[in-house]
Amino acid sequence: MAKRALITGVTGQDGSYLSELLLSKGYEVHGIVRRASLFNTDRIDHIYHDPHVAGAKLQLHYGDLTDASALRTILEKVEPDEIYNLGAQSHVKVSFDVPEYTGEAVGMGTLRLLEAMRGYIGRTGKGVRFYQAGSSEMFGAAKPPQSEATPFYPRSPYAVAKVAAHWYGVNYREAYGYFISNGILFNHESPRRGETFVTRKITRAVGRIKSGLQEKLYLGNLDAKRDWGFAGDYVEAMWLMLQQEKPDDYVVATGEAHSVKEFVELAFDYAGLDWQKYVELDPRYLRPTEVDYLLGDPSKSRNALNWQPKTSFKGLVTMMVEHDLELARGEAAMHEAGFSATSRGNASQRLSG
Ligand code: NAP
Ligand code: G4F
Repeated sequence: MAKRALITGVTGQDGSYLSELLLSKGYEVHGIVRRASLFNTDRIDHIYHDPHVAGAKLQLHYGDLTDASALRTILEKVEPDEIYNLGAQSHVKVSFDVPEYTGEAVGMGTLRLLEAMRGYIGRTGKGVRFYQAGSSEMFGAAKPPQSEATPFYPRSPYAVAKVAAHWYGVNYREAYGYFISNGILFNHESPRRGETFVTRKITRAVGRIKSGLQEKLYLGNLDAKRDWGFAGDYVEAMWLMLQQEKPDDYVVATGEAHSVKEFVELAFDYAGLDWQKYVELDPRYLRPTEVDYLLGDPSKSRNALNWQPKTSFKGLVTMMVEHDLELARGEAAMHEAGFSATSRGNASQRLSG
């Protein structure tokens, strides 16, 4: 029998890479999708097959982390062996605008899912393994390098909610003996990254400036440092955590940090552009409380999970810029053919993220 995985946040960056990984390992994958007025499955459309065709291995279910009864119903229907809780309002700056909703989806949402799992295990006695998508944002103002032993010091409503979710996981593990592992993942990016996160905002702008579709890139704090890796590498660590003998908590990172400015320089350089001509500061992208310096110590995941990142910082920037240069060339061609090229392309600058 193929193993069955249930993924919340399947339509997100990580959900899409994790689905690909699990399908390649022979899993039957079930994803929870929010109802939206437009299709929101772009990132997984290439692996989704018509459910009317026999043997479809990726199945989608409507649900939401704010809806406990839907979560219970989905668990009863899917009967998963593994649950990956990736669903979240995952934007740190936006969490200052919608703190209550962020707490509902990220903190309480995790609790709802754990309660649904408790009900399911209580009724069936089945063993279910649970992965919680924790974040290096939980370390916030703690001094780098940060490891599993570093105390949390969250600096945003998002980070506070992730700390709550982390501790719900630890508590359910200790109270009920469940297999629950918390990943503490540092920033991971890809060509599928949402366009209001800084890396993708930069690489989209590079592509569009190069193609003559955009003039300026407005950014906030260029001095913040992040430990950036490739999302495709990081989902492997999630899976490995659930294949261990015992549940535990793991930092997943590259062990190397760079500033936003370094990312900007490298991305513009790659396209043969002088960043100083295009980048301007817009204070609306600054955060009420910033996280200045995140640098992970991945020793534990390297030793216990035998996990290592395969993509370098330069490799990541190159991958993203190449993708977005190509995307912008397509937009420019559409523009020349008379279609609007700006309707989506510069969305990241219209929003406050
Ligand atoms: P993402 O691209 O923003 O995807 C978030 C996913 O969550 C989307 O599928 C989204 O659905 C879904 N979602 C949002 N609100 C929901 C709700 N109320 N109920 C159910 N689903 C909901 O995020 P990501 O980068 O893939 O990150 C995956 C997880 O890892 C998140 O929990 C994030 O906080 C965490 N994390 C990310 C990083 C990173 O650097 N990427 C680092 C550490 C931790 P829609 O598509 O409909 O919006
Ligand atoms: O790309 P960011 O928005 O990512 P942030 O805040 O580090 O959060 C991401 O990584 C976390 C893991 O550490 C995840 F948990 C979380 O879900 C998310 O995926 O911002 C990175 C840095 C910040 O210091 C920010 O102030 O870039 C700085 N920045 C400068 N200008 C900007 C901008 N960030 C954004 N989004 N937009 C700007 O214009």
